[in-house]
Amino acid sequence: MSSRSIITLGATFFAASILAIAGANITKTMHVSGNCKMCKKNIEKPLKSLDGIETASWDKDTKQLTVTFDPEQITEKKILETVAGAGYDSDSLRASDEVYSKLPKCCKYRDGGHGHE
Ligand SMILES: [Cu+2]
Repeated sequence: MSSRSIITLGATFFAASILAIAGANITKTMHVSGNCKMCKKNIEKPLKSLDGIETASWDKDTKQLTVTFDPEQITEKKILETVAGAGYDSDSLRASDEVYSKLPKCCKYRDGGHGHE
């Protein structure tokens, strides 16, 4: 192998490692209120359609939303805004009453769990 191709190879590895750092996804867990399987769908679906989100998973038992995303493409704030836009409260952002009122009865988490008839 010539010294030139060794340099080229070295430069390629260097560039690849920079790209790997720049494109690194991070995983964050946040508390999001909700009740049921339908909430899970309502919370995850709009997130998964966003650019920069690799995975989004909400657990109805722990109320924890775990999102893996590319911080170059999307911010945590935008994620929480999307969750609030779907009608769900997180620790730092509350959904508007208007959006919340449109949630199905089973998803009304604010009045102590399942909706009253
Ligand atoms: Cu629900």
